[in-house]
Amino acid sequence: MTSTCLMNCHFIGSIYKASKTYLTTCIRRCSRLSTNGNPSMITIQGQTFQPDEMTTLTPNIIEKVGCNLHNQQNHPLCLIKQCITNFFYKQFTRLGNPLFSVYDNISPIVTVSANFDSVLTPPDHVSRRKGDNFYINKDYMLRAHTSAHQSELIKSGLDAFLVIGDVYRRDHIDASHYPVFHQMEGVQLYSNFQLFGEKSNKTSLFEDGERTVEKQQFHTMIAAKSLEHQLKTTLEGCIQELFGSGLEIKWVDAEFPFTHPSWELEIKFQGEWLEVLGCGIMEQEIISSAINGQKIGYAFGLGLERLAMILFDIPHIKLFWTEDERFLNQFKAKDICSIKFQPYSKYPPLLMDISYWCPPNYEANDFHDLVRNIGGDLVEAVELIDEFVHPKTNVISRCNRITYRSMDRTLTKEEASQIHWKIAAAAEHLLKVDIRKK
Ligand code: FA5
Ligand code: MG
Repeated sequence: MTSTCLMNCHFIGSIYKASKTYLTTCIRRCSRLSTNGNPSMITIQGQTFQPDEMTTLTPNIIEKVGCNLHNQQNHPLCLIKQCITNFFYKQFTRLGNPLFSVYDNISPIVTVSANFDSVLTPPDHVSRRKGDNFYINKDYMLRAHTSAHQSELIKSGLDAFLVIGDVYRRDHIDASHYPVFHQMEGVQLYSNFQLFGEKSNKTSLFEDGERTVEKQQFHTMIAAKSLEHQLKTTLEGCIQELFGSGLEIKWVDAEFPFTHPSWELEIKFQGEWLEVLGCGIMEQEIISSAINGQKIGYAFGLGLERLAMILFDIPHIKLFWTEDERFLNQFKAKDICSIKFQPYSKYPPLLMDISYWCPPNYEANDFHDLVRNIGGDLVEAVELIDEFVHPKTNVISRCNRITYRSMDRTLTKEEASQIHWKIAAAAEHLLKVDIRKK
């Protein structure tokens, strides 16, 4: 076991101990969470797991499992889900019926193998890092993307489907990143005839060629380019359906273990480029290990919060979790395209800094989790504003600026200071940082 593992294990253990009251409150509030009378076990939605050295799950994250915001009527995530699925229903039909099957209720508890191996993620790939994922234990995790379901659904015989669900990542904290967010996965497979129609007797999908930046070794250039065109025009059509044509967008080359070539789409929002989706031509190995037929396909994963933020003018991602009627009531209009969120909180943010020396193997996402556990949604952002290495001891010093703000009420300086003080104390105790200044 590495010392990082030890540190995380200790961290999680302590978080569980330290937040016993918090956990009990959660259990009362949320029947789906319980420790099953045995605090060393984790029970999520009726399933019980033995934590181990890979566990990174925290109580405030377990509390979110089963909330299914994307299935709550009139929630902005549900509205955007409906808009996009309607677009696919309209766009693709077979004999008058929608071509795409839609799944919006698949459990986010998946095997580590489904999340990574089934989509060809190598054992040493960065996306598997303990610091970036919510592992339940070494075999199970909360899915980090809806791509975790691609392979099983293709194996079940589907060749066009959408999967909408909550996904979980230990990420940094700001207006467009949240540890629980929602994705829509899309997969469409094509036979030669489905891609080329009448011309298919003169074309071929496969060849024994070379892998280049433009295509996989198994695909003919014409098949790869046609599929790329089909994928990009479909997604651009979807974006146009949502936002009209006045939006600035750009395609950026990307890399995913499960697609090649791959791209991301960015949209200009509040003066900045915001990445809203990843996509690409599916690695042939995923398709051929799932079905016998001669098909190729594309896949994409949309970030629903970011699309909803652009569509409805929602300034911060944490607002999706508020239960404040002043937020939720704004999404009850009939014509959803006309909805523009009117901010109801004009309260100024409170900024507080914390500087500390890091222990060896310090993980920034441990600090982010800790801040969220203690500050909850009163924390709007955590920025790294300074970092340096001590010239003699080689110890790293970091200074984080934490932005506190409530969307629902005035947050006093005393209240924010108390949270800030608790964060400093917990960081010292649990993460073994040496506080320099708070
Ligand atoms: C993926 O998750 C891939 N599985 C997408 C994919 C599917 C690619 C199929 C190819 C084929 P990525 O990590 O880039 O890729 O996330 C996809 C989208 O989710 C991003 O474009 C962004 O819109 C959203 N997203 C990612 N991280 C966060 C976060 N922390 N908070 C909110 N939204 C996020
Ligand atoms: Mg990305």
